[in-house]
Amino acid sequence: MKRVLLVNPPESGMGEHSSAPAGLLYIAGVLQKHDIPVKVVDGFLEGWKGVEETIRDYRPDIIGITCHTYARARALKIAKLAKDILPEATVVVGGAHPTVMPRQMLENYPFIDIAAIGEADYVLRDVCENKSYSAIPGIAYRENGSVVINPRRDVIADLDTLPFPAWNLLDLKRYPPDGQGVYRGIDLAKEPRISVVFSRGCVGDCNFCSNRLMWKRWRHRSPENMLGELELLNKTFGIKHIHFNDDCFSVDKKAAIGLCRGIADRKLDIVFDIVTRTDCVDAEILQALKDAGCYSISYGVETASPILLKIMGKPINTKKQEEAIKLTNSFGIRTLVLLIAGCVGETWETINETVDSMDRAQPSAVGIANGLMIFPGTKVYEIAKKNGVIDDSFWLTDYAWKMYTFENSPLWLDIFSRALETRRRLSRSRIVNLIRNHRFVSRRIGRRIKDLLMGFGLAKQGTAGGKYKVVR
Ligand code: B12
Ligand code: SF4
Repeated sequence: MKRVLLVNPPESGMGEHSSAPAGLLYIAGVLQKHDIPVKVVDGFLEGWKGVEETIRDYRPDIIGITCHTYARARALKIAKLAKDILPEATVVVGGAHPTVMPRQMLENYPFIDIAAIGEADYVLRDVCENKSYSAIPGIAYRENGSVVINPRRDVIADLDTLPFPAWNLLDLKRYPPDGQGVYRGIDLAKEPRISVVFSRGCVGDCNFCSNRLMWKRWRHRSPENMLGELELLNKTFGIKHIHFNDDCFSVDKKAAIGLCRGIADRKLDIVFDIVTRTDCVDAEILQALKDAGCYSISYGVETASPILLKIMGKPINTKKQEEAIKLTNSFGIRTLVLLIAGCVGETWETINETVDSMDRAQPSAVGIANGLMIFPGTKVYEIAKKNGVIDDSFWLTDYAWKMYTFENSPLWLDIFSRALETRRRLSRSRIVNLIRNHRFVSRRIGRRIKDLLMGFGLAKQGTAGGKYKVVR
């Protein structure tokens, strides 16, 4: 029987914040159900040394590695290491990056055997069952020196058919809490926070996001099925702090309320936070969330400029956004509003619109992405390519991502993000903005010089830039 090792690369989270790798645990759940021996090593917990030692000790036949675009250099390093240690093993990468760039990966990295495309819970089971590669949907591989890309798998329409993620394979208590305060007697700063998935996909199609490429369409599990997993996490593994990894938790109002009522009815000793869109909440859902123990909702607002929302492909009404935030606050649920400083078409005026909107809505906290990241496969990527800002060869470098700086320079993006952070309106005069923010600007220039040196290989690349900075 083939043995599988699944690897989450080290440094794939944001410093101290990472969750147990749900995607890998789903895959492991499927393998366990088919009695295929499987182990998961999370580089976030074990570091580079731990990952290498596990490869050497476990000596798997198949090594599966998660590879998102920003973490691809780390995934490639592990793929190469695995092939060097075990030349006979099959090395498989999956996740957002191979989903979009399978050909480039296979053409350039001989140590990768298979790139899994999209929702890939069953791919490794098929490989372990020795199916011919040509008969496995949703993979790309090499045949006689050329890359073959098979048709995609159908989406998993009924998510209840999936086994639960293999939570037994990781020590869940080692994951960081990533929270603040005590809620319903649960210390959010102490209890490990574990991420679960109620739905896959999103109803939106924002032009900077790769959601549709991965998940195609929004689907949810039945409340009963989700409750079974929550009960397992709570009662068997002692987990009390839950994060729903869904991109848009509450699209189906009935299902969301059903799940919340189930949590309350079963008296699960958990508290949780969710991510959703402002057009997917109302008083009834918020009441149910509150009753079930939801302490925070993150809203991907991005901008409060109606023109930019239209450009970004997010046709949400700004007034509705503000109402949803205020309504959430009124239920005593914290609101974390995620903003992007530097959307396509951003100007000092659109930043001021967002500053004004945040002043009216008064979220508990804002998380600001300092610049719009360009990810392959998105519409923003096509715009950037057309303008000569980027081309496919960028993804062969070690840079984690590229910012959309076609319209606004990195320095200007810094000033935009500073304005959102401090909720201070910008002046129409650039000089005035520079003078007002001179200390901040000089610090940022220092960082930009480091970025430049990095470009010449004279400084080490960090994960700086683009990360959400949360301001309470
Ligand atoms: C949780 C999460 C995080 C967490 C933790 C990640 C972790 N280490 O676990 C945190 C908060 C740290 C994070 C940070 C970021 N994230 Co994030 N994150 C997510 C999120 C919301 C959920 C991941 C998840 O659990 N999904 C559910 C599971 C079931 O899906 P999955 O992991 O993708 O796995 C499936 C497939 O991908 C595939 N698969 C995955 N791995 C493998 C391996 C093998 C061998 C195979 C066969 C298949 C396979 O099969 C799985 C089952 O179908 C996703 C969005 C999403 N809904 O997926 C974004 C997402 C992965 N993140 C994204 C981004 C952009 C970021 C940030 C850059 C955001 C930012 N503005 O800062 C940062 C980067 C952090 C850094 N390193 O510096 C993008 C990646 C886009 C891309 N092209 O790579 C995503 C896709 C969101 C999006 N739609 O844009 N993130
Ligand atoms: S709402 Fe969020 S997850 Fe959905 S498409 Fe837009 S950015 Fe992506």
